[in-house]
Amino acid sequence: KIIVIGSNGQIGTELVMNLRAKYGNEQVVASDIRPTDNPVINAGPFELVNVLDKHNMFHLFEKHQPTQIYLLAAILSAVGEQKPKLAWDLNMNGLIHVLDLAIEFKVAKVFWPSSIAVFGPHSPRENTPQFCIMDPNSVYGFSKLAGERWCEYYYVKYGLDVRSIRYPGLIGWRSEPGGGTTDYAVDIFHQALAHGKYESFLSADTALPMMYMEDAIRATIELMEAPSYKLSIRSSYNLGGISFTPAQLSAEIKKHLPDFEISYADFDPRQAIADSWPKSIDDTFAQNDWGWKQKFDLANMTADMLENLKK
Ligand code: VAH
Repeated sequence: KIIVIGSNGQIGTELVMNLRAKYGNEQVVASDIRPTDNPVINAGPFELVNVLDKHNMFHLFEKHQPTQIYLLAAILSAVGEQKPKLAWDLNMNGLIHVLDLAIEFKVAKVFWPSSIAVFGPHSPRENTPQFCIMDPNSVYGFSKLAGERWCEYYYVKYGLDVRSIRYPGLIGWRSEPGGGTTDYAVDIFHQALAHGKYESFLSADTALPMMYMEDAIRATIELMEAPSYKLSIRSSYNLGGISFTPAQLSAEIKKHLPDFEISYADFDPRQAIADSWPKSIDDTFAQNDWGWKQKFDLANMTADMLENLKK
């Protein structure tokens, strides 16, 4: 059995769909802190879970005897700044509970998402390498950096096969993002179609690494299927994605919706978070270790998003 913890979130929803298509509905247990009416999630087994409740998690593992765990439950960057202690507690202790239970139940593989948020103001801003100075100044960012250290520690010390990706900002049409700084790049599509305009909370020239959800999910499954001996990184793999600014995304949308207008908010706390992150990422290690090859660029991502959201 595979258990996806945090199944109702932006990544979790798509992971559950793809893993069930691959392994069968009954083999993939979706789980989250509250139920959902999303038919994608309710197409197969669902369990309520609270990652901060170790007993609750123990019974989930005991009942389903998982061979793989995907832990997606987390508090993201923007909400993390509003609730710093909860973000640290949930992001850190949720991970440690899963790592401990994975050892206890001899889980074969664990996936845990990191983020480009692990980089900070003194990290190189362009083509940020796999190894460099990392001084993240968001609670979310340093909880992900510490989480990477825990993942590598459990691999080295206990041989736990835990694998991770530093996701860029993710853009998809099947699920909503929750509380991130990159969420503008999803919202803009909904607003463009519904109202023909969008007010961006990030400035026009804020370049960030982004990735289409199809690529992100495929990368996740390809990493999890790669032979263990090929993986030289047990903290978390850089993944490059597509770097663009709100202005560039707006121009691409206007190719499809000529009347679309973007405007920019005067101030938003998420700007400071975005300004501390890289503009672009180098993912040579993912390419060399497990043959990562990205498929979507800004043009075909925009076309695919609009086509699917119009339906
Ligand atoms: C966030 N979507 O904005 C997440 C992600 C790189 C960004 O970690 O917090």
